Amino acid sequence: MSTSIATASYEPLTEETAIAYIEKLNQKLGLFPAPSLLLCKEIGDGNLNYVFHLSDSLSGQSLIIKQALPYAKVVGESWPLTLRRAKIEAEALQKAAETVPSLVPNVIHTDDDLAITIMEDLSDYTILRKGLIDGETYPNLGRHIGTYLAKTIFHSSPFGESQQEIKEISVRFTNPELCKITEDLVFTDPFFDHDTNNFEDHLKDTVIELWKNEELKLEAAKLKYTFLTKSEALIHGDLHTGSVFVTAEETKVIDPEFAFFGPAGFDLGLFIANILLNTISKTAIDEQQHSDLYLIIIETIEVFKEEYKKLWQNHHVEAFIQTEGYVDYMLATIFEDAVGFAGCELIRRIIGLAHVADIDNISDCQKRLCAQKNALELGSTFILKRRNILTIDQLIQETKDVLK
Ligand code: SR1
Ligand code: MG
Repeated sequence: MSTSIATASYEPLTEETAIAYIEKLNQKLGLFPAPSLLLCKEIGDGNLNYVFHLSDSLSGQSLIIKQALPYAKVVGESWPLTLRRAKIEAEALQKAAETVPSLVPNVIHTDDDLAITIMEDLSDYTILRKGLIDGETYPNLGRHIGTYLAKTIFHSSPFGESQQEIKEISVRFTNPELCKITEDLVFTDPFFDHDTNNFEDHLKDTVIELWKNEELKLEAAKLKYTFLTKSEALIHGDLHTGSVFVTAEETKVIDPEFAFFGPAGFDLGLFIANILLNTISKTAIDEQQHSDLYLIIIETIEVFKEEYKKLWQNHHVEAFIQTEGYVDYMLATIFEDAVGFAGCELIRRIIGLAHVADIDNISDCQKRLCAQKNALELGSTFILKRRNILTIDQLIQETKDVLK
C-alpha cells in the first residue's frame, strides 16, 4: 500500500518524528497491536539513506523505516540526489518478490512524498560484507544469489515476459540519476585523474600507470558503453556485499535503489567482484587460499546458469527460444559482460570514491598495499581478457594467478 501521510512536503525524519509517523500510520494500518510503546534508533551505515529501527517494547514486534535523503549522505548536501530512488527501490523489491519472495524483504508500506519505505525488520540478519570480514561462512549463499539472479533477470527480460510488459518495466524503472552515479564512479572517474577519486599515496605510481594504459581504457570505455546502452532486464544495479543480508541459512537482497533496465551481467559481475575483494583481502592477510570464498562464486555462477536454462526451457514467450545454441549464446554474453563489469568494480573500489571495508580495514600497511595492487591487477585482467575467460574455472584460475 502506498500513501502520503501527515504532510505532502518532504522532511528528513528524526528518531522522534519517526515514532510519531508510525503512531499515526498505526491508526490506519494496525502495524503494532494497541497499546504500544515504540522505540526508535537510526541504524543506517550506508552511503545514501537513513534507516530507522522501530520496535514496540510491549509486543516485541519491529519494523524498518528507510528514508532517502535528498543528497548523498557519504558526501553531504553538495551532492543532491533524487528522492524518486525510494520509489524505484520499493517497486524493485516488490517486482523481485513476484519471483523470489524468500530472497527479498517484505515491503509493508511506501510514502512517495517522504521517500519512505517501511519494510520487514531484518535485524537478526548480518550484512554479508561484515559477515565475510568476520570470517563467517554461508553455505546457502551461492545457491540463493544464483537463483535470485536467474529468476529476476529472466522474468524481466523479453524471454520471460511479454513485449508490452518489458516496455512498461523499462519505462517505469528509468533511473537516470542513479545510473549517472555508476557511470561516473564505476566506469569513468577511476580511469582518469578525477577529483572524486580517493586512493592512498602509496598507490600513486601504480594508479598513474593504470591511467596511462590506453588498451585498458579502451576496454573500460566499451564496458561503459555496454552499461549505458544494453537494455536486457530489470537489474538490481548495486549488488555488492553491502546489499545482501544473511543469516547462517537465509539470504535477503536489499537496497535496489539503483535498479534499472540494463545489462543482465551487471549484478553478477558486481557480486563476484565483491566476493573477490574479500578473497583478496583475506589472502593478503594470511597468504592462504580461501576455497570457501571461491566456492561461493562457483555456486553462484553454476546455479545462475542452471536456473536460467530451466526457465528458458519452460517458457515460450520468444519464438526462437528452442533454437539450438541460443541459450548458450545468451549465457556466454552475460558471463563475458559480468567478467568485464567485475573488473571495473575491482578497480573502482581501490581508486574511486566508494571503498570497501574488506580492503580499507587491513591494518598492516604492506598487506593493504598488496591487496590494493592485487585488486587493480585482477580488475585489469578481467577487463582485458574477458573475451577469453569463458568458464568458471578460467575465472578462478586468473584470480589464483594474480594472488599467488
Ligand atoms: C555516492 S554513492 C557511492 C556508492 O554507494 C552505492 O552503494 C553505490 O555503489 C555507489 O557507487
Ligand atoms: Mg545501497
